Amino acid sequence: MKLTSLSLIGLSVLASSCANTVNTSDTATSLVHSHPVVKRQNYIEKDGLVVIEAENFATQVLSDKRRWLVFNDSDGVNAKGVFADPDLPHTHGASGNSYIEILPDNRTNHDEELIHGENFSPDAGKMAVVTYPVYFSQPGRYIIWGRAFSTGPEDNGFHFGLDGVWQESSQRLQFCDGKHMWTWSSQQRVDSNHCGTPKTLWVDVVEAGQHTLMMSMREDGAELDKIILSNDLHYTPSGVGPEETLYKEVKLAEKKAYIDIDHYAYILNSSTSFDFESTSADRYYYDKWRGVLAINAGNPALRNKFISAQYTHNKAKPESFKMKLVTLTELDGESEYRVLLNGKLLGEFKNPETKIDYQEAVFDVGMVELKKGDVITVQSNAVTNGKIPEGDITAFARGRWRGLVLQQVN
Ligand SMILES: [Ca+2]
Ligand SMILES: [Ca+2]
Ligand SMILES: [Ca+2]
Ligand SMILES: [Ca+2]
Repeated sequence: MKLTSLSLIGLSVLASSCANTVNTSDTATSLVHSHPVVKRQNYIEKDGLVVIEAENFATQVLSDKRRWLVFNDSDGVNAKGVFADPDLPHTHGASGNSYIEILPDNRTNHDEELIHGENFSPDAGKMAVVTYPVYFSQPGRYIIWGRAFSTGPEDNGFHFGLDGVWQESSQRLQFCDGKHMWTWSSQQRVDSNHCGTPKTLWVDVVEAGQHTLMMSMREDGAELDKIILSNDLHYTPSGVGPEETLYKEVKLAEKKAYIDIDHYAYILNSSTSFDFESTSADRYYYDKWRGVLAINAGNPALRNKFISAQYTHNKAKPESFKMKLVTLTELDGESEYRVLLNGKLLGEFKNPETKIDYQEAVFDVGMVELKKGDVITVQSNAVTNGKIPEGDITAFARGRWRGLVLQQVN
């Protein structure tokens, strides 16, 4: 993600101090160091594996003295930063050409003073806590793997935790081998073995569901590229590791009916709220392809006459509504519609001419007050406009309508 003007807005301190020189390259570098552009992601466990780019953390807190900063090659961070930092960026070889480093780093070797709560945090969860949301479908024990770049003895430790708990089993991920290169480790530092042994760092996921993985500072200057959780004891990552296991959203179903209706109290579907079968032989059929009532104009006896369907209101409390009739336009003709309340005509409507078959048309019936037992009748007719030849005659529109919409008055 490129540095955008949006990310500049949040930079009150730097933006004010650099207000006159905001477009210089030095300033751009400073901005990236100080206020990284973070891609927030939702992770899932997939076949027992969770793969996370460390730089895609969701939140960071307790970061007043030390802070995880995102280094990103595409943002051109290749100069020494504005914070104490003895080593150059290591984006080359990092997964996604990006990683996080905890800065400032003012303890590079044993000769520099060790200050608890500043350049060293022996207790997990006390400094620079970042989080990653993960959905697990399989509970169980997950080995924690980290991919880090260490250049000395005082930049090679990390703490992990889950759901607000920094359990002993996930503290002190340690990197001894593989200095000056991106290296995977799952080794827990213990008093009896400072380098630890492989696959000794883990979290227990007690229940399937949404969880929060946490990572916090142990030593300043530490750099983390990627995190893997695996429930397979035989698994060992190599290279940059697999791709991130991200939750990918699929497209939601868009509405196909009542398209122009954006609010309503009740929808009275023609086919489900109305009685259309118990009337005489002159009755509607259900056009299941379009989900509407229609008149079988193939039967000459049903052409050019009004067919009816009834709805009986059954709500105890009388209430006023704005009423709308939703019909379908047709190429073959402009059907007419009537809406009646207890036999009294409320409105008459005619479909407009159309170039597209079966588009919804919405007619305003007006205000109605409905009480229990009221009967609403909708009528329509099958007509031809003489434009579409069909055999010896022209095709008939079928008086299709989708339903009535009742909207709250206020
Ligand atoms: Ca550095
Ligand atoms: Ca350090
Ligand atoms: Ca470093
Ligand atoms: Ca990375």
